[in-house]
Amino acid sequence: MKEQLLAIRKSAEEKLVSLTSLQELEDVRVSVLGKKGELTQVLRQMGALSAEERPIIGALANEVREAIESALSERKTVLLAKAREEKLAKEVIDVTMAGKKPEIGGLHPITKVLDEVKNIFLGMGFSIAEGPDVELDYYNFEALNIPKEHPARDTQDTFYVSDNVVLRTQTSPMQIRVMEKAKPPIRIIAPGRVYRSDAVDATHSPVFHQIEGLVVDKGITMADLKGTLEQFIKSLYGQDAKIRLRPHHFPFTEPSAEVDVSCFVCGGKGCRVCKGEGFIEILGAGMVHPDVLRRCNIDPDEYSGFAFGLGLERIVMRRMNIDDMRHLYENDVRFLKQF
Ligand code: 2U9
Repeated sequence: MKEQLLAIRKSAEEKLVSLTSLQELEDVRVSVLGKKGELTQVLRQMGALSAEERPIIGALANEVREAIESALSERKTVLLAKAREEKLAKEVIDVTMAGKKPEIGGLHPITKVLDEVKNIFLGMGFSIAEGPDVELDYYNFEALNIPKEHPARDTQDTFYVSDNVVLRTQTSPMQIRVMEKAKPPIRIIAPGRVYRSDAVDATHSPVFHQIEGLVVDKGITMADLKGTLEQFIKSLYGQDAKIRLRPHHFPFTEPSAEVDVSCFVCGGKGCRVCKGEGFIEILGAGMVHPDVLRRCNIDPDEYSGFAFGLGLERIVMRRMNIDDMRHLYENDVRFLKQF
């Protein structure tokens, strides 16, 4: 039996030297020390030994077991270290390799100019009012002195969802909604998308952006209108910019005016950009019509107000020297990258 035990140890130690994986190591452990393992089989025969032999063989068996266990554990440590090294070598990252450069986006030119205009008016104490693109005919037309048969329905032809529901042609319905709810003083701008049934060309789009403003309080006059717009234009185009008001007609304001700004190319002398005029039309404005105020339960004998409106695309196109409005909607990155 002694020889058997020593042979088991020798064979186990030899196997341990040649094996290369943790799985093989486990196989060796089971085949030697497991329930049906070589050593266990030998120990089962101990009962047949004499009383003198038993303690001697028992001690040797323990010695052999301990020797094999410690050899297994040693070998396991070596194999684990080897496996770890191999894993690290396989997963190594070359930190010097060139990476993928992420494309950094930017704000759309319309958003940029819109933010600029918003900030100017916020700085003058205005709040921003935003509302639905799909509007009741009443808010878009009737409340603004444009009844069903009014000729302005032609120039502001829109998309009808139903007889009484339209895509708004201006952001003015928002101001009506504010006036119905809030008591003066009111100082708001209403920016947003508006819709008209226009054919697409270099200067027209069925969807575009407007910013309208409204101020209502006691004692508001045309002088407040002019002063506010002058301040706005100087903030947008520089302190040298001048404005000029020309009489005009809008159904919702009385009196009404078109507002020109001195040409930002020639400064007013006359050039190709302003077609020799020295001025360029930039917005429309006027004193809110008393009937419009009355419809919102604001007494025109107590309160007065001014309103103005501008088309954002035209400002963006002049500012960024863009000659065709369609570029602004096509989202061609080669175009957008320039701004
Ligand atoms: C209320 C009362 C009056 C808003 C105004 C204009 C003049 C104007 C155009 C400029 C070019 C629209 O973008 S555009 O096509 N707008 O000329 N808008 S006064 O007047 C209002 C608004 C709301 C309750």
